[in-house]
Amino acid sequence: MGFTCGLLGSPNVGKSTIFNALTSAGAEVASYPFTTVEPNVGVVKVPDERLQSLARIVKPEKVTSTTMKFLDIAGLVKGASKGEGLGNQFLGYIRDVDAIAHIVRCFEDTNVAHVEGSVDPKRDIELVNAELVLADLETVEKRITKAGKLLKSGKGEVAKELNLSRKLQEILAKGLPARSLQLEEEEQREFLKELNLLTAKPVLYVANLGERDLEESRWLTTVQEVAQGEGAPVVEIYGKIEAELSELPEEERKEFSREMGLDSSGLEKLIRVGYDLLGLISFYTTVGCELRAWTIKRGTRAPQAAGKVHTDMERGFIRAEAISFEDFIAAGSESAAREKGLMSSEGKDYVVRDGEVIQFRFST
Ligand SMILES: Nc1nc2c(ncn2[C@@H]2O[C@H](COP(=O)(O)OP(=O)(O)OP(=O)(O)O)[C@@H](O)[C@H]2O)c(=O)[nH]1
Ligand SMILES: [Mg+2]
Repeated sequence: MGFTCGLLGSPNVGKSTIFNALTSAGAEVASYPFTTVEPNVGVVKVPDERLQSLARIVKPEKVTSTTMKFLDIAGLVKGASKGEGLGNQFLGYIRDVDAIAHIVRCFEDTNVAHVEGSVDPKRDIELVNAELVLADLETVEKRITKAGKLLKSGKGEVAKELNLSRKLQEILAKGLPARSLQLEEEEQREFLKELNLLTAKPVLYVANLGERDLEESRWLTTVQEVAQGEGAPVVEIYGKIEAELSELPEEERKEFSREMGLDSSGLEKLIRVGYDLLGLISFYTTVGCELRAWTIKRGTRAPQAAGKVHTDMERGFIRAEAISFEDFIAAGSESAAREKGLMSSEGKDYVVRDGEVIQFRFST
């Protein structure tokens, strides 16, 4: 699995439209708010040009891409924490995602109602972020109450937990996201991870641009400015156009995209930015007749990368034989790369690099 990504935002901004563009899953889309009640879940293959290039050389029987999961949930309105709209309970569905894609409406269309009465990305972003902060505040306060009780009864080591929860409460009460708290100790980072706060998750903004914005969108600049202030990346997606294109056969889709000047799909852009945001890289294996792509965190050492493929490979790890993607392509085959001395034999401290083709040697 590459990563899991939760799509959220105000109602009727095009979350399900973008979900469909990304996954071709055919989720319900309508011009009124609160169309989505139950979440939509879709798993897609990560488009990977390097994997395709390797496949042309290796000619394996089977090519397996890495995948990623998208979750599309209900729209979040002002006052959701107090039960407005559909409330905020549904946010629980995206508690476990690796990253949040905050979808922002930039398209103008009088046929599509806006819950706040007008298109205004900055206001929408602030409203949604305020609700995320409130949902987190609820989580943290529950934790404080629970830890307080345990402390009184003398059960468990909760003093540290309580301390950090109070710090988080202070930050959230100021309207700031939990990710703005710098944590020095590993133990604290672990606790924060366990809390699964929404505002602690990495976020990227998706500007949902309209048909007319193919030339220029004044709202895109607004989204970029807000995102820049938070140090978050922005992905531009033409939601409706791409959702329509995703229903076409591949060749036609490519042709239309080219005609419209869309050089890469929303999925490709979102994955590229998401990998970057989460510090993810890919490596490749050829085992038997299968060529396969894997996703790991940048900085992962060879035994742990092997563990992704099979736990036995990590346990019995002996060495990794690695060829860079470029060398593999230039040599034309694994054996040619080996003969030219382009394969390096690496030990357990080796940090895997992006794009490498790796053979793991292990004992069982
Ligand atoms: N013109 C135009 N309309 C769009 C675009 N993206 C979405 N829409 C329309 O906006 C309406 C809402 O789209 P949805 O995808 O259902 O929005 P949502 O955010 O999932 O809405 P809820 O689930 O109700 O919160 C639909 O009528 C879409 O066709 C776009 O880029 N341009
Ligand atoms: Mg929807």
